[in-house]
Amino acid sequence: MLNLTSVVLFSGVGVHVSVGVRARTAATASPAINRATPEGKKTLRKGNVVVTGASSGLGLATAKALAETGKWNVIMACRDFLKAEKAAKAAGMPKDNYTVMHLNLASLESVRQFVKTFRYSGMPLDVLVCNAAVYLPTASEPTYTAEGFEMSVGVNHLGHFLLARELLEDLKTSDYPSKRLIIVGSITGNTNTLAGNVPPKANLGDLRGLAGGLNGPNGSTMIDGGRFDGAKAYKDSKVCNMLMMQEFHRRYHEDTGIAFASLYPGCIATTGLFREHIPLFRLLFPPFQKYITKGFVSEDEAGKRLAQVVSDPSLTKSGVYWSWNKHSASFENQLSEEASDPEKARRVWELSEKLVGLA
Ligand code: LMG
Ligand code: NDP
Ligand code: PMR
Repeated sequence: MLNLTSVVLFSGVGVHVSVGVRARTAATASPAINRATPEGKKTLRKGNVVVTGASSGLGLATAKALAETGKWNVIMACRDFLKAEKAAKAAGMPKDNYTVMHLNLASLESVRQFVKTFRYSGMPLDVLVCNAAVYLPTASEPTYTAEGFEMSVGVNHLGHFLLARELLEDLKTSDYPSKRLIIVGSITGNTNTLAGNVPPKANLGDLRGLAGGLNGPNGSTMIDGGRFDGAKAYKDSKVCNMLMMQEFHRRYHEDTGIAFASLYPGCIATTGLFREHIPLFRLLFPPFQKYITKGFVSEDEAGKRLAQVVSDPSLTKSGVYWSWNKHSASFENQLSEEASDPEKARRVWELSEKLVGLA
């Protein structure tokens, strides 16, 4: 392993962090499948997987599960560089198997900078996991990303949309045999489930708020043009995530062979996602999910599930929303009517392209 390059990363909020990005000669110089062993056996080089929001919760557990196999170099794309580095160490991740890079999804400039930094490292990209998210259920007023989009949809959907569109080019050029682009979804955005019927329900309406840029006093901050509601904005953002996975599939799967997938990993009731919720909720939510809905999964188990979607040879089907049954076996789940509407997917794609400067 060589320390070839040292680059300066610029954070979206103006903090400058200097880090060494370890360029992996093995990853850049050799083909994905190598036939050069003495026995003439085929060997596969280490895969490079970018995981956004890998500094806690599901992202960290997934990064750990992948790093521990020794088959992956996990690029932990995080807004808080030091937190990610500490979390990786505390989780005992082998340090040759991960690289931390700065990414703040609340700034499109930071997304573009991340793409540049990643390319500069010389690593091929084999799998992208769009995992990071914010959930702001108690906010009475909206907050905004650097470009002025309501925060939940801005980070969870628009930031990831630009990232995925840019990195699709890198995925295309990788020679890895099983390339994947995964966008984490959720049950709560799917109104064909009980959990998806707990108010406020996801609903993108006619997309008039998205068309208006989700920004503020005269326009609406909500995709459907309604009044700001943090819990609804999160669920709407998850619908966008699931719609975009399918739209990627329709537009690019056949030509590129990349597998596009989404998933509901189970209710990981202990993660940082609920940090903004009231203390009583944070106290009661885990036992409620464990003993009443029985939908609870540990961070470890959820991380193994997402790691399967990244690397399991049996989960290569594209356009699928994966879920797991009570025996922890994966299955192709059904999305709600709205979350599987191809016309809505196309319109969300086109409006989002305009907002992130791709069209
Ligand atoms: C909102 O409140 C918050 O206002 C918002 O800020 C945000 O947090 C949002 O979704 C997130 O939630 C939702 C609130 C109102 O729900 C509650 O949290 C109230 C809890 C009351 C407890 C009820 C009794 C449960 C007993 C458990 C006791 C243990 C305590 C655990 C508490 C932890 C809390 C999680 O929601 C309501 O209005 C209440 C009614 C919700 C019922 C929804 C179910 C409707 C089902 C409709 C059927 C649809 C059929 C679909 C088909 C499905 C097929 C499978
Ligand atoms: P966590 O809050 O633990 O993790 C979210 C991650 O996203 C953190 O690493 C956080 O960084 C990062 N993040 C937040 N904002 C930004 C930003 N602006 N730029 C870059 N990174 C950011 O929550 P979970 O692990 O629970 O959530 C992970 C995914 O799982 C989400 O997509 C969520 O929707 C999904 N999910 C979660 C479920 C659950 O029950 N918990 C159920 C279904 C789906 P930092 O550490 O700096 O805060
Ligand atoms: Mg929900 C029946 C099963 C079930 C499941 C699997 C979840 C998952 N929830 C279920 C049921 C219920 N929840 C019921 C019956 C209620 C009313 C008491 C309920 C309430 C509830 C609240 C208030 N649930 C919540 C909240 C949240 O704030 C969480 C949320 O909506 O975040 C957007 C949440 C969740 N429930 C889940 C899951 C997975 C979440 C959170 C994470 C997410 O969707 O990403």
